[in-house]
Amino acid sequence: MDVLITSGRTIAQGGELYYKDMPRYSEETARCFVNPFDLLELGAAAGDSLLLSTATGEEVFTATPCDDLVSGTVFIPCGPHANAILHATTRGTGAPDYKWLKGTVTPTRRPPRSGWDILIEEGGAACPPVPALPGGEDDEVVTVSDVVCPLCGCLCDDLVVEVGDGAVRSVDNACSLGSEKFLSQSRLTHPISNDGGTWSAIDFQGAIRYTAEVLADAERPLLFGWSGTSAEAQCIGIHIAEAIGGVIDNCSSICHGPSIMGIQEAGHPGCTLGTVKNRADVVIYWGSNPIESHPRHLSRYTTFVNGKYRENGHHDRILIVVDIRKTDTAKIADEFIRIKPGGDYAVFSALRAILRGHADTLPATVAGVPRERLIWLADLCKNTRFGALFTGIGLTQSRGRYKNVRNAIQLVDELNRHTKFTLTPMRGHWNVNGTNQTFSYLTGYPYGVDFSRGIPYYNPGETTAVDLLRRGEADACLIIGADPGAHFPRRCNEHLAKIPTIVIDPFVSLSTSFADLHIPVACVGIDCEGTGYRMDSVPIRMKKVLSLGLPTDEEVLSQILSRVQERRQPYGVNVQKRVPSEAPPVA
Ligand SMILES: Nc1nc2c(c(=O)[nH]1)N[C@H]1C(S)=C(S)[C@@H](COP(=O)(O)OP(=O)(O)OC[C@H]3O[C@@H](n4cnc5c(=O)[nH]c(N)nc54)[C@H](O)[C@@H]3O)O[C@H]1N2
Ligand SMILES: Nc1nc2c(c(=O)[nH]1)N[C@H]1C(S)=C(S)[C@@H](COP(=O)(O)OP(=O)(O)OC[C@H]3O[C@@H](n4cnc5c(=O)[nH]c(N)nc54)[C@H](O)[C@@H]3O)O[C@H]1N2
Ligand code: SF4
Ligand SMILES: [Mo]
Repeated sequence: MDVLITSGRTIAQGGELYYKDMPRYSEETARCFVNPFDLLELGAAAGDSLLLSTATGEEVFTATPCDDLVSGTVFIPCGPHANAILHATTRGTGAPDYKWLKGTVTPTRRPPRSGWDILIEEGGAACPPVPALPGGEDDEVVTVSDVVCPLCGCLCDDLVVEVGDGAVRSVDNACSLGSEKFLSQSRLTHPISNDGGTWSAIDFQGAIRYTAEVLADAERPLLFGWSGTSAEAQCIGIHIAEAIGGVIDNCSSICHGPSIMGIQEAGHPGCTLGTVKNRADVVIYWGSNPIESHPRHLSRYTTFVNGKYRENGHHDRILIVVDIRKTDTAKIADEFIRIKPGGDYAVFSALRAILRGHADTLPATVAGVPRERLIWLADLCKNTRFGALFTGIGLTQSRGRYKNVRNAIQLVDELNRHTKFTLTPMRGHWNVNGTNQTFSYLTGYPYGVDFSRGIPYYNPGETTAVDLLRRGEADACLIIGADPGAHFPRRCNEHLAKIPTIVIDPFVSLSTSFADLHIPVACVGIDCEGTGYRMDSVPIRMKKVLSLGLPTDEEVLSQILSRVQERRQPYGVNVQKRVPSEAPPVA
């Protein structure tokens, strides 16, 4: 059967993000959600194996019936299974077609593989042994309040964490995603190096020396990740990139980078989440499914919370969801508008036309949405007191990409001629917004910054991580606060497996599979402090709730920076040595 394959978040996949060494993570990322009638037509039932094939490859998934999807579309969680069949073309944006992939689905008797098996096939190593954490000296239990959650861009700052015997015992107020990160024990306690498939322990000084040598000696080093670490660590990373004439990129290039490109073209009509809480009477989630991706967003900031001028919480607000699936967020919305995949640009244009008084020029339906529904939506937005539009990666990773976001901003601009309306991208990781802040104020560019010319140069689609790896251009890679092993397309991972790769991460990740060296560190927000930027750009200081005696990202990076500077001093910035990158691909 021919299908459109779209991938994204589920609450279960998110709850397993910090258990990637365990089979339960792979079980969740190997799901394939299918319309029950399609499943019937395939002659398969829940739990059966389905083979998904694309031009890139094939992978086995577990059939999971799901009414949310229209016939002919399947949904798979983001993770190693999805990325095994995904191509690495980014159409000049840095982000592959995570939401838009044509393929076929057929029943099979083969069981799904684990994520680690996929990575071994791509050239990686097996999962290293995960040691028991050291534990504390006494069993006194301490309760820490007002703890900030280091998981998603909501940065909830009302958690209550109980700590005892050197580990987190319980977490109150957090959603399941946040709690699972605090409770995870899938951590490393000393650096490990990979000698031909066997892992051996090395000391921190040796690990730092090796990392500095690899980075300083590389022709085209790539430093990728950063959204899982503090703003302070990000700044040191940028200095390393400058010292070695490398490329530094962060997770936004595969995520909301296209939102930033839209903002660069059209501006950002933003506001804080506090303003939304106090004032918004119309809240729209467009291509975003916060019930599974930002579980407390509605209850803390937008819908179910009372505000200064919205004293009756959700009774004073209208919630609208625009998506290609009837998501869990859509199910609790006052109105759900189902749109055809990739139809967003046309719908934004139609709404703008209606607001300008040209409703009569529209066809009967636009991207599957009846004209009357669009006229109703335009009227609702025009007559609201304060509207808040939240945009997800359903816009940035589908056809149209940054132009979708640009058109959404222009719609908001149009609405601001009638009322007050704002737009906020639903930033993913707790500090991915911080990467754009620190990169912008130190280099002038938000992500994908190339120092090979001795000055910062930025061109999404050329200087972004997926593109550099797809072209086989990077000859060494530092991964910190990200997991390309789980989240980059197959072709990028196959290249990572060939080049010296160093991972700095408190937890075992699938990228560990490609690492020559994995340096464990303290986790920001759990065992060390640091600054994070919430999705509305409010900086928040992350708390430390326990001590495991591990060095922080900042400490490890500072030492790498000093060593790199010593090593490269005689040569200065080796500008002439560098190979200029290929011309940007034409989209
Ligand atoms: N559980 C969990 N939560 C997470 C994460 C996680 O891995 N797991 N990761 C975090 C990160 S990095 C991010 S960026 C955020 C992302 O959070 P979201 O933006 O909510 O992410 P997705 O679920 O990938 O995609 C959102 C929606 O886009 C819809 N969509 C697909 N194609 C189209 C289209 O053409 N048009 C429209 N309008 N919609 C479309 C999908 O059906 C999906 O419901 O989540 C963060 N939170
Ligand atoms: N098929 C498909 N693929 C996708 C997507 C999709 O929708 N579909 N979405 C894409 C998107 S939007 C994104 S953002 C990426 C996901 O982006 P990734 O960055 O790959 O997401 P995570 O797996 O959450 O990785 C975060 C890493 O940071 C580490 N970390 C946590 N705390 C700290 C810390 O204090 N210090 C350090 N050094 N590390 C820390 C964690 O252990 C983890 O390994 O996936 C992309 N891939
Ligand atoms: S909504 Fe996000 S920040 Fe808040 S507790 Fe859940 S994962 Fe943490
Ligand atoms: Mo993301």
